[in-house]
Amino acid sequence: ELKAVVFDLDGVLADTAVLHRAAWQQLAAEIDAPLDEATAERMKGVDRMGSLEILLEHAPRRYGDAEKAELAARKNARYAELIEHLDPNNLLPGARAAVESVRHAGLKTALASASRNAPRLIERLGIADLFDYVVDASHITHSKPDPEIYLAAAAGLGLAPADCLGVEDAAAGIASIHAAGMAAVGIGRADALAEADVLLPNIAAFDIDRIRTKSGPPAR
Ligand code: G16
Ligand code: MG
Repeated sequence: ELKAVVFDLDGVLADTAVLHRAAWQQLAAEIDAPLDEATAERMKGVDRMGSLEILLEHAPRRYGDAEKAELAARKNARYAELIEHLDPNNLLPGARAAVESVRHAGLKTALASASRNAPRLIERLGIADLFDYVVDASHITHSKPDPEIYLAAAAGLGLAPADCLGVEDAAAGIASIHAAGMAAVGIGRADALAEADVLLPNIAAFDIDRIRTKSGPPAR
């Protein structure tokens, strides 16, 4: 029985994916690492160091651990600066309504963002009060596609994963949801999200009543 919906943040509720991309793009240029569309897509939903490792696959030289830490910190300083300019207008259209509709339907809500900046982000976006539980990304050791973050969300809500539905914009996130034993709603394009159980073009198309009646309880 569906009892909760667990939302990803970047790319689902807020268009911060473009800000992550911009910050990575600047770093990529500084270290002469090419960052094409396919590589950028793979970095989505993956934690900071994991994203850096993907970027460095095409770097012209190898980096040691201390250097990697510096590169990641440099990217994050820029990203942190960018999100200070955000306000509730930077929520994607329909994002607040989607989360509220879940609450009105009597279900619980959680946020499962791999971002260590998520607490600050939801404060800037004015949505911190909409979630029964927010996974603290700093307590997660295995990045999406590992199930850890979605399992932590279900545990935080006090629910079985099978009673939860996950909503994601990245392939790594869909894989994480499925590995946790939840059904997955994909937000975005079919080519990137082929594994999703339900595919929607954007969060504005999210209709909890439709999902409940059409697909019933999570099939997995
Ligand atoms: C987000 C983004 C990823 C980013 C990650 C870590 O995950 O999609 O691109 O690398 O957070 O962010 P930070 O460097 O701020 O800790 P999600 O799960 O919200 O999509
Ligand atoms: Mg995402």
